[in-house]
Amino acid sequence: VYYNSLLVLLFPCCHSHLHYKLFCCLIYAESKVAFSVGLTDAGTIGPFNTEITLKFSKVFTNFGQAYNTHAGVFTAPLRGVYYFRFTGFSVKTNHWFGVILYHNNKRVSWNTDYNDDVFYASISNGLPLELEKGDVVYLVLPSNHVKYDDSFNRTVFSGFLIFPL
Ligand SMILES: [Ca+2]
Repeated sequence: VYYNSLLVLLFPCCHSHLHYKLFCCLIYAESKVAFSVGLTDAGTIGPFNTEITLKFSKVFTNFGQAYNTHAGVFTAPLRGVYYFRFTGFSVKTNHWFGVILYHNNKRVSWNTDYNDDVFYASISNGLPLELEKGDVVYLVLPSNHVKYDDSFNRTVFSGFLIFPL
């Protein structure tokens, strides 16, 4: 009874029909999507002469298993608005560093800087994106750029579902 009341509270459409209830339960279960991952403990990655997809290997959270560490790709399990955030870090002076955020094959934002500081430099960005079910989002290291991470988790990528559509 408590569960039903909760369901009606969360989803007013749920009170009338069993199918609605099942549908809403499904949406509710699917909507638990949140991930946060760190790049590596191995130090500097790059520079390479082509773009590469960054495979974040350190998993902090991965509700819904939507982030695939082997491919380095987040896949939307349902249509909705998602929020993504990322940071980038460099210890390599006189080198470009940073990432490109991709939505499917489209570049969404280019986030780079030239490390002309004495030691460290960093970038960060975050934005909501409207995704269809099955759309992918990932971070790419541009050619001739570097990126750095270590056990302090200086380079992280995270995202979560704000609301389904
Ligand atoms: Ca700079």
